[in-house]
Amino acid sequence: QMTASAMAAACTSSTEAQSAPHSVRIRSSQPGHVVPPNFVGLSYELAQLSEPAFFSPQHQDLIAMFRRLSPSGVLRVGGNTSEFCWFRATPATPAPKLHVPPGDLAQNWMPHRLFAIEPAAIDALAGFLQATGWTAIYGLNFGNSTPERAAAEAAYVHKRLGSKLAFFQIGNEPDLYQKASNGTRPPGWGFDDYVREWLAFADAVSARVPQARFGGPDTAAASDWVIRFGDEVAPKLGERLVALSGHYYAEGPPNDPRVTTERLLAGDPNVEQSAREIVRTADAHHLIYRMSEGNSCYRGGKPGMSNAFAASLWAADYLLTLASLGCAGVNLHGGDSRFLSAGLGDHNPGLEAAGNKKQSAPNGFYTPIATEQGQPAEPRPVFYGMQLAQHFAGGSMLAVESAQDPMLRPYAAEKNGGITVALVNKSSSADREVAITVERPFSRAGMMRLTAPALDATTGVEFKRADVSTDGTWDPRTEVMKTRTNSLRITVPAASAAVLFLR
Ligand code: BDP
Repeated sequence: QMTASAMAAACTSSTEAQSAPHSVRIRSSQPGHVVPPNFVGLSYELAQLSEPAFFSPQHQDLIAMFRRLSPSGVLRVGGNTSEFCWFRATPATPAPKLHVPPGDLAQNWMPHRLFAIEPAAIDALAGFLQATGWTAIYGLNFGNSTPERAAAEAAYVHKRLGSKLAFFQIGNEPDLYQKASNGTRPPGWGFDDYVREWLAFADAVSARVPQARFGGPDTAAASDWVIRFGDEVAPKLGERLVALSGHYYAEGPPNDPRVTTERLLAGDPNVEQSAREIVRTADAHHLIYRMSEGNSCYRGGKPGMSNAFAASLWAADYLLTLASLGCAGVNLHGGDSRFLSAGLGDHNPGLEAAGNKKQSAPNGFYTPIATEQGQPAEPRPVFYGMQLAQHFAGGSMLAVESAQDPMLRPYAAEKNGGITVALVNKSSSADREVAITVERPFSRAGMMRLTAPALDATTGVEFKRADVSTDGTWDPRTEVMKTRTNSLRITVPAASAAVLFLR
């Protein structure tokens, strides 16, 4: 076994061989955006509620996973299946008319079957939210529904969820209604039609539930729809509108050869640009902006990437980027594979007969929490990246100055009187030595590291404490060296991340 000093010597010689350390200066006197305590969230298909036992106070292992991620997160239920769910208020309530698009259903990723949601599922959801400490965003059907149906469902949801209901959404990804042809709107239908119909739904809900709050437009990709929605709908709704929302999938579809881990980790400049624009609009109308659904790759994710350690690093970096830009929260999508678009073939005899089984099990590669039938809920790699970002919830992001390096991503926040720093090294091969300087002295540091055997590892991901100092003595085995009263050096190995807690 190596002694501490031998190990320190080994570390020193390996870092000495490198060029000058990457400098990160934390402007602790320049607090930026506040990261709300409920920043971290999850998104699930609304069809998950067709099985009332899923989000229920009895689902103890799932409750434990939610609590492990955040004591106060946001669960959003919606997605493609929300356009196919209907509220069966009583056994006599008739099903809505299901629009089936013309043409080849095999080219179409919508479920094309209805899912009934019983009142018992809403009752169970209320208990689940009580048990987790989370709130919910509830997505109402806008595709195969009517304002009257939406109002009846909203009234029951509001009555049962009470203060656990953050807000309603109406419809999923309306900007794709034409392109993904869910078959519910005529050709040529566009943004103006959308706003008119959306307002009719919102007004019908408000007539039944005057306290109802709304977010939207929950678009797939079009940030211009988000901005137009804010500008046009906020003045009409007044305080009834509380959030702008939109989705983000970094890549897709999974069978496109351009969808790679390298491209995922290289980052996407559009994220920053569109978040800035949306936050500006949200601020102008006193709304929050929430990225209400997304993940590494649409259509259920790509195996070897979405279910691997690469997705942990992507999630940590992506969530902290949005936090630093003033986004109020992020809901990464997942859930039981049978309800995700990749798995719906298994659930849909019509599509199966048409030879469109889409992807065989196991599906839902991007899910943060695995809940396959009969198995206990367990964290998947993306979960650990979200856990890292959760350490910034409740803090205020700080300005960070560092050399331009797209693969080494530094973040800092003022939190609980200390400074939390995250360094995400997305490089697959280059270790980084980082010199961190803060504008004020610190004497203690705690540290956590996010590691795994390899970028494509689907098991062995760890996010755990690797403490630096408890009493001002610095342990060289952690590869952290205090260099001055207000600075330290840390090695962040290739494909890993570290969080430091300085005080
Ligand atoms: C989004 C949908 C969601 C799907 C997801 C996917 O809103 O329902 O599960 O794509 O394709 O566009 O993975």
